[in-house]
Amino acid sequence: MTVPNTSTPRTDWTRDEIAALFDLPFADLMWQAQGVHRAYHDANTVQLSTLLSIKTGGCAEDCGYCSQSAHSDSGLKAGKLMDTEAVVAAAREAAAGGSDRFCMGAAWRSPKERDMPALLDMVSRVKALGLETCMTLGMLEGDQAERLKTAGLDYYNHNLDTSPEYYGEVITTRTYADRLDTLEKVRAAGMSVCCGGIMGMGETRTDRVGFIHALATLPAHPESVPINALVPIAGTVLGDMLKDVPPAVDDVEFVRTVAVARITMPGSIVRLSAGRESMSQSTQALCFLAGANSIFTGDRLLTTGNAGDDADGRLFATLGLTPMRSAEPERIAAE
Ligand code: SAM
Ligand code: DTB
Ligand code: SF4
Repeated sequence: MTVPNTSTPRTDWTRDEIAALFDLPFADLMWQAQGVHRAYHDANTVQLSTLLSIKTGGCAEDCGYCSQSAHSDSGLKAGKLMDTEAVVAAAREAAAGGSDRFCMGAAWRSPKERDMPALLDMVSRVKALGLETCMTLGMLEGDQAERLKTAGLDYYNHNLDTSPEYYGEVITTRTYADRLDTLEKVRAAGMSVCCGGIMGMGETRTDRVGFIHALATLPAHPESVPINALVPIAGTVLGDMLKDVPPAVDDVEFVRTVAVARITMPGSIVRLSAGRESMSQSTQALCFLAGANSIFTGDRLLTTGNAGDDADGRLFATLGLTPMRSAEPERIAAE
């Protein structure tokens, strides 16, 4: 039985404090992370989300990791916004497979007004299936956040990706401040925030400290914090730059990042996101021990592969993990 913890998580972390956590001996860091994890969450349940790319490729932004950027040479063709019926069918399948959150991603700088009616319709129809709804559509402008919220959107995913200092090495077409502005709009509209980043883009430990600091000092912690390991994709700036060099972030450093996210944002759901397909069971197990408690299910992310239900079934059985019910964090907090 999880002991309820009602203390308000700190949002005044300093970079020195975060760096000191990263510097702890591994066993001490893991011990602390497990303690925090067990005070706020059931340590044996994992939240299940499913992703669908509802509009793929041809994106105007130049994110150096992304196959969907029109600036990349990934060979991905630009598609149109999916038909609502097909989106709802995929959501129904995700629900039948045991997922409880459906995340719809679009390769846009920001949604166009002409697409809003279809997006709002998708949100309300997916919500009607009993799923939590999430979208990631780029920057939100004007009253788009309020309209999505009114249609039933529970979460909006918008990542800071890395530290403010390293950000300009990865993306030049929109700023860190632009991203913070969208996060503010999502909050103001009353939606839950899903915000995290990518490890292994050539950033330093100091950048990982700066990245966690940026998240953990937001006015309120994101409810979901996706920690992605870079999936190197041929034709993208980072995929090509890093293909012949040893991994920029080793497994232990990745696990450390998850643990520091857990300690600094104790009430958040930390998602072990992209990169699981090439991660060993043991590294994933360490991530769960470090406080990760969410994954993407199924065999596709947006444009790349994911571990898949068979592998995840074996992983959960081996580790004695069970799916989290969506109301779990609130239920624990209220007990
Ligand atoms: N276009 C929207 C946006 O960027 O806000 C939504 C989709 S975008 C693909 C969502 C996030 O996926 C990115 O912010 C990034 O953190 C992550 N991502 C994209 N490509 C990735 C890759 N190759 N490896 C790991 N994470 C990736
Ligand atoms: C997030 O942080 N990771 C997800 C989700 N938010 C939208 C996306 C991962 C994409 C991995 C690369 C691909 O499949 O294109
Ligand atoms: Fe576009 Fe999002 Fe890919 Fe950046 S991460 S290029 S905004 S789809």
